[in-house]
Amino acid sequence: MRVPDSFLWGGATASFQVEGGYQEGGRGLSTHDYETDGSVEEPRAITYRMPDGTAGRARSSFFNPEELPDGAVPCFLEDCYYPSHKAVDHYHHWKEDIALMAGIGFNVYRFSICWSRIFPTGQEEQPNEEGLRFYEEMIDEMEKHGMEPLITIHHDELPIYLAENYDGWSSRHTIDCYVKYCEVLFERFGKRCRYWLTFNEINAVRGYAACGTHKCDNQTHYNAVHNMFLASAKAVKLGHERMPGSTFGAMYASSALYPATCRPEDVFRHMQKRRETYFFIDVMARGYYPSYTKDIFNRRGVTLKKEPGDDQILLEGPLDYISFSYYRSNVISTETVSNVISGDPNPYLEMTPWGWPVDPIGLRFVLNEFYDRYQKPLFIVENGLGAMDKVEEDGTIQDDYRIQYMADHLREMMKAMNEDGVECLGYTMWAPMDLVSLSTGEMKKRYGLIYVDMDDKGRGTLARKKKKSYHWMKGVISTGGESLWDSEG
Ligand code: BGP
Repeated sequence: MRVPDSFLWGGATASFQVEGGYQEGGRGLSTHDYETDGSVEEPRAITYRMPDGTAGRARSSFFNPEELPDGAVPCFLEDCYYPSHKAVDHYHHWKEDIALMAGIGFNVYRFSICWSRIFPTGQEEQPNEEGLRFYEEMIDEMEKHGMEPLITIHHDELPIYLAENYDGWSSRHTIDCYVKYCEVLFERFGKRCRYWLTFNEINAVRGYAACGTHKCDNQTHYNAVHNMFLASAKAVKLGHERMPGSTFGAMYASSALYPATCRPEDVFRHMQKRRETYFFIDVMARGYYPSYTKDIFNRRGVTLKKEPGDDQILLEGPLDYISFSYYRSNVISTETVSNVISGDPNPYLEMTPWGWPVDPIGLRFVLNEFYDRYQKPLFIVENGLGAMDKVEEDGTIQDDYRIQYMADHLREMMKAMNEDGVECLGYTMWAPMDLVSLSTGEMKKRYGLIYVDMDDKGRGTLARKKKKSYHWMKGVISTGGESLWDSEG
């Protein structure tokens, strides 16, 4: 079994998890800059100061954030570590990182652009040339190595100025700023980039770090998301006009959802839960709110602030392809207290040390579900294993568990393509090199094929080193996936 020659193999990162250089190149501050490190036990936090000078922390875990109290202004506290400031210093290591990726045989690199590098406050008249040049040089370098860019325009962060002055995505002003930002990116990179993602994990974003909203209640959340839908549709329309042949997706955090039992109540709850997450991509892919929106908004007490003309905007900018992350599956029952990526335990599956169930067949399941549902090409833009790696005395990193995880998932992807008839454009694994974890802010939750010598507090030489999985992945790509079916896999 092989993938087609046109298949895109690559890696994916997000700016605040890799770049660092947070005060360099004219970059403005971004919402993630105020997020501390954390762990499973101690969630990350947005640090702030109240008008009376007292300091505070609001839990900022991605899927379940806390609101900032009225009057709170994000600030840096001396005793806190903020991973995005340095991240893994891709800002100074990008040449080396790209060369290493090319060594694996990647022909695509998915990265996100940091909005505040291009527009430091989000609303300048002119973009920051130094920021544009940074990404341009990266793309030049990628092209030298035969790699094309897959650009995420908005990966869970926005200029702090828009968050503080407009409550981020609560405001329609942010839509205008986003469209202007897109215009600049299209103008500069349009001829060199075929695949764009308007937003990352649209069904998982909530709260300050990802949406710039100070509140997290359902009303605020769905209004913010509605504004993101409009922004995405406008970007798609504009992109098609300005860049003939360009294609747009928006990234969806997928997990295969299974009903806990065949008890009709569990099965029905499972259907509702699926719709609660599909909702986001349904709107963006089809260009209109689905009929079941009524049920979701009723149960969640939401009245959407729609304006005349909004429906038309959505209709004019549906996505061209469906892109998603896949790490795990979830079990749903009437008792499940779950957000998009958590559910009841599944006794049939092993879990990672971070409690994520490992389920390769679930990937084949979601590929089929998406293709049935949308009949549009698919693109897996994140999949990988967060694990603790050990550098052996001889300097090697024997990450057989990562090889196993990826091999099992890739085989299921190939079955979906070859046996089930699913059209899948590519696979960008998370992540080419170790980077800061989004959910916990840790470095020890490593995803890379390339090891980065740095610990949870940013200490280390930042030296890059190839893991065993690096060489393995190179073999997979060079055989178009055929090597996955050899006895050694
Ligand atoms: C996705 C995000 C990424 C990424 C990944 C792994 O939700 O798009 O930014 O980090 O998940 O999650 P984590 O870093 O929490 O292990």
